[in-house]
Amino acid sequence: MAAKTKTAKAAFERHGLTDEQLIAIWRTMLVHRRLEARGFELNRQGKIPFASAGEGHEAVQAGAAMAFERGKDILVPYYRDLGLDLGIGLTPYEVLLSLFGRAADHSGGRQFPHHYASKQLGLYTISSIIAAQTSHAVGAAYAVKLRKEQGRAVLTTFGDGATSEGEWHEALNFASVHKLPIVFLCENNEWAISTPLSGQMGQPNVYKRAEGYGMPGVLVDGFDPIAVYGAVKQAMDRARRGGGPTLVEGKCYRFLSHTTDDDDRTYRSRDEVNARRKDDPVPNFERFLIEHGVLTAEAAEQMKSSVLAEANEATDRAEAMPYPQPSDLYSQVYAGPWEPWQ
Ligand SMILES: Cc1ncc(C[n+]2csc(CCOP(=O)(O)OP(=O)(O)O)c2C)c(N)n1
Ligand SMILES: [Mg+2]
Repeated sequence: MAAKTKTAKAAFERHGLTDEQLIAIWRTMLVHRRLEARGFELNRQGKIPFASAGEGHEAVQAGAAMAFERGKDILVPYYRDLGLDLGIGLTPYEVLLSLFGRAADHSGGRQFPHHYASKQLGLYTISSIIAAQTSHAVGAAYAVKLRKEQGRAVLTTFGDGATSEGEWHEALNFASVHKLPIVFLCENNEWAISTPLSGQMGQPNVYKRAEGYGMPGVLVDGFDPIAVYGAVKQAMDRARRGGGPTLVEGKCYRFLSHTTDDDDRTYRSRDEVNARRKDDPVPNFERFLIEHGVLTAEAAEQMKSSVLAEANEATDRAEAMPYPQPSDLYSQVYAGPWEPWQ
């Protein structure tokens, strides 16, 4: 019998994604996880004041980012969306500049960490006010429609907790009434800091609320980046064609504390968190790609090393950059050289 020289590629639903795109999704997930860990390390070393924690959100974000058309679409994310930001083109160096609060950061080192914005990438600045970004996103989508910009859509994201805000409901209603080119993506991680889903809503399936607004509601496994891509791509294509808004819910989980300022041991057991680790999308997607012949084990190891090297280089480079000068305090805030005491 002839020896098997090549592993036959197993068939799976890939929603048109090429091998290169699948590997790019996995790389985004790796960079996301590495940089979140780096944020915690730097915080515990006393080098940065704050970092957020997206572990468990890698798949929902990297999958959604692949459905975003660079140079055309608009992303209005929330604070936990580092993976989405990376997936549409933000670099690790830009992330580290934000964490270190250095002058070369997009905001001049004056924004809260992880509050990225890039006109070039179509990335709107993040609002710290829960659900406020959904109104901003709807405004952007309204502008796209008024200007008759063809083939362009807005993607906005939020957590489960955000859906309890009145502003969230207003945003969905307005989008539906005006049939706006927008996709609402809920990253349902079952917690809003220390408030569990059961303390937040009587209907734990956020996607079901879509019916009340007259738009499609789609449920997707937020640990499966390919499924997320499929759902978000379909919704974005619909929006780009003028078909109106969609609400997509990706169910995932937050494995770490809310941020470096939080200690989740005060409100949930280690048993609960550890039991959910079996769903960890980063090792699971690696295994999936290897099993299906998309990636070799050697290539996976090489990629992990290159991601670590990139993160280390970005950390060293950003740390060596200067802080903003106190004399710059009022620059880039008001038009012209306005000084408040004059
Ligand atoms: C209007 C408003 N209320 C409260 C807060 C404080 N806060 C910050 S994050 C957060 C939890 C949000 O949870 P969720 O929307 O589920 O997103 P997650 O952090 O779980 O990704 C709260 C209550 C805030 N920033 N804005
Ligand atoms: Mg949440």
